[in-house]
Amino acid sequence: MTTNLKSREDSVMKTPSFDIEKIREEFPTLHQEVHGKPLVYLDNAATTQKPRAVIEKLHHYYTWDNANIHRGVHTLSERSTQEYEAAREKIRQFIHAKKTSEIIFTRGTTESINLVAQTYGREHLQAGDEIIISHMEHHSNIVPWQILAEQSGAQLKVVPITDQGELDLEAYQKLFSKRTKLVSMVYVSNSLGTVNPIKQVIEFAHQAGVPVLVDGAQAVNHLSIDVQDLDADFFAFSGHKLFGPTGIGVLYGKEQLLEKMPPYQGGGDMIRQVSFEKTTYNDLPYKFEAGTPHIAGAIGLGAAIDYLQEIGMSHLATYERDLLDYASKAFEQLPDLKIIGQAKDKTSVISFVLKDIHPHDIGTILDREGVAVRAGHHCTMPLMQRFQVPATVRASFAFYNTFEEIDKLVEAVKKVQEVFTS
Ligand code: C6P
Repeated sequence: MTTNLKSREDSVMKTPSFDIEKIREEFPTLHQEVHGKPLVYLDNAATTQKPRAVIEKLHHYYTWDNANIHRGVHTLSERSTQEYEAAREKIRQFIHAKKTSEIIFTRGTTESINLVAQTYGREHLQAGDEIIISHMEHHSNIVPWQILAEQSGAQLKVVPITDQGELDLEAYQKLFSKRTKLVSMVYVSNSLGTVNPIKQVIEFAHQAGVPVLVDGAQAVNHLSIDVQDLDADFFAFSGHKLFGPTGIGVLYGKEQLLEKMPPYQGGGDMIRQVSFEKTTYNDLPYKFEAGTPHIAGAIGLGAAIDYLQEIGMSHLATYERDLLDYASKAFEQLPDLKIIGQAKDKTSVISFVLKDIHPHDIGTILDREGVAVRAGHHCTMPLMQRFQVPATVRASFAFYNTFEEIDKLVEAVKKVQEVFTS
């Protein structure tokens, strides 16, 4: 195993501009002990750690530039506005959107989806209309549609998934009817790691004249995103899963759709003219950004994107694929361990159950070994029901993880097995 580890890391380190030791140096959080053991952070699907570039950007912003945006004529406000809008442009480039007016800052994926449900959804859906989602959605891509369904009388249609954890594309196509008004689908499953054939999903929906919202929360940090190539109508993601701050996220929407949507919230910055008789709204994207936004968050997210682009998304993806292969092979050797989610196309996530040992007990023992994983339903209760498990243990890897850390995870899981069999 050790020889294997060395050769793998050697080959990765030969990749230009990908030096794992140098990368790890950029993430201060990784360099600490937990319960007297070096931290092995494998909960990246929940949130990612922040590189120094992001931390320093936030520090710099609050030290020098802090001011409200779009309002003041003074220098700090101008600097703050300029940085905030520069971040929007970085995001536009990162996801290959046509215009910055299509990039709306939100609190995160959850708010982005709720925004579409309560604006586009309330405007376009009526009693009897149908919304297609899948069985592997995060609660954030289920509950907003259920709320909309209650308000409008629309119904949810759910695409089944296979035992491997893949989308049943044939069943998806059969779900369409004349009443289908929207598809809202996860690109990468947070619980299984499955990468859905989202381009095909969108193509098929468009043939039926139906727009598609893509939940890209777990996709942006693993895959290169091109919203124009995907032809996504809406694309939602969170900054904190992309090595940026919490509390900031993005909704991308095609301009022609956003233009016709009513505002989500009312308040400052989203208006053009207000009187007691009539209020007119601001242009895109500000129409959807009521109130003082998370200015520092947006700027920090811009710094995260700069950092990622310096390394290169394709290098990250290759390395993470190697980590996943390595971990999957090691896990297959462990007796009584069942991996939930064996899709052919997966990101670096391994969800597993271990006989009848409760995932929370496993998570607690792993924590004692310094290994941070998530144990629970991962906000995908219907998916847990589909696989007839109450919960799973989920190890999710980022590009700053190492093969040696996977060895530590495997050793820690063996320890769990020892504890429960002795
Ligand atoms: N998943 C996880 O541990 P927010 O909370 O708005 O940043 O993201 C919500 C969300 C939406 N869709 C998917 C596919 C997600 O994975 C998440 C967040 C975390 O899996 C926290 S529950």
